[in-house]
Amino acid sequence: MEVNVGITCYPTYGGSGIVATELGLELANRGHEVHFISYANPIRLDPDTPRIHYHEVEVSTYPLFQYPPYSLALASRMAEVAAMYRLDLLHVHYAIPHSISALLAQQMTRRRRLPFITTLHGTDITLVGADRSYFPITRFSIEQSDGITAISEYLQKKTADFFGVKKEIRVIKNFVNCDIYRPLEDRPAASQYAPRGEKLLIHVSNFRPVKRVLDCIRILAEARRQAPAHLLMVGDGPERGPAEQLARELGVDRHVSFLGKQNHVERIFPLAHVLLMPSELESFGLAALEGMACGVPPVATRVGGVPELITDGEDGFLEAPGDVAAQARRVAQLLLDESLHARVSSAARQTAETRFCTSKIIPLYEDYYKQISESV
Ligand code: GMT
Repeated sequence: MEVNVGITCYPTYGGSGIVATELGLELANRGHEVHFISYANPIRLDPDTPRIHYHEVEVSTYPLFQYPPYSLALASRMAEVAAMYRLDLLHVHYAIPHSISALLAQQMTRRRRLPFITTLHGTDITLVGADRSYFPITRFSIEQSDGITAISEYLQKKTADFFGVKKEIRVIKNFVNCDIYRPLEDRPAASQYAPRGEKLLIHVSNFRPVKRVLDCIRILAEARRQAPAHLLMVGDGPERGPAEQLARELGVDRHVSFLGKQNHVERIFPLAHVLLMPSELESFGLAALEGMACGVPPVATRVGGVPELITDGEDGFLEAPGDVAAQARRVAQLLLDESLHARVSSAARQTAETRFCTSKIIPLYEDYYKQISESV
């Protein structure tokens, strides 16, 4: 069954927007019509792709509005697009505020009931949703959703426990396109980032405090005592300035490149030897999965849903958050021991291919769409 789906996400850099965009592209590839409804074109989306449509939400402002009411403008646009293109369902990524907008759009839609699915990504539950001012409406919007998915078992359980949600929360894990994200035949010995052949470490995130970005700099400084290494910091956000400052203080600023936001991380990942993900919390850890698909062993933290992705000692390493010394030791081991690196790199790629590749995960969304459409 081909569906006509409206997808809403944050169009900026961030895991939930990336998952939503990649899902839309994969669905369009499989013959479904996909309508993105958001305030900007999602970063990884080429709107010229066949069967992909983009509908901008315009939020007009007025002196009276200290906070322009985006959720309402979004709900209006969702209802409009649903009516005009006869959408079968809405699928929103990140509960706040998309889920409430979808609920309003559903109520505004006069023809048969327009079902909506909410996919929970992590901070919408663990940080923002837990905030006192958002807690009741987040719980309400989740309960009102016709379908709910979570990107890990950890997040499923957390949502059920924390919000007391009794409805089924279907776990559909994040995925990666293993044809696009893949290792290089030969990782070059030197590159523009490491002309003297230093091995490259990589960190990719939105540089928020939850990512413990400063730990990346500390890990580099520590690991460099044992092996020459250069760190690529991809992304941007509030912790970038402090990270640049710390690199100067620790005397490693020449050994770190801050690349900012990048549109084609699949071209950068395969150059790296080790991926750093020292997060305080991750409900899944999409950046680690993308790196693993490119054969880059992750050194990450044992938090949230990360152990559902990385098996410690097999396809990566897990240490306690904040334990810089332990993470740096793992990095140095991977840089110095070529056979260990080769084993973990190939296991990482294998994990991505066998458990998280699009061909395994996208059909789970298609089945769920069918189930939810038929249930209303
Ligand atoms: O933390 C981020 O990178 C942003 C955030 C988001 O919603 O954009 O990421 C969450 O969703 C990603 C995609 O499903 C997950 O891979 C991340 O683990 C999750 N972040 C946290 O739980 C902190």
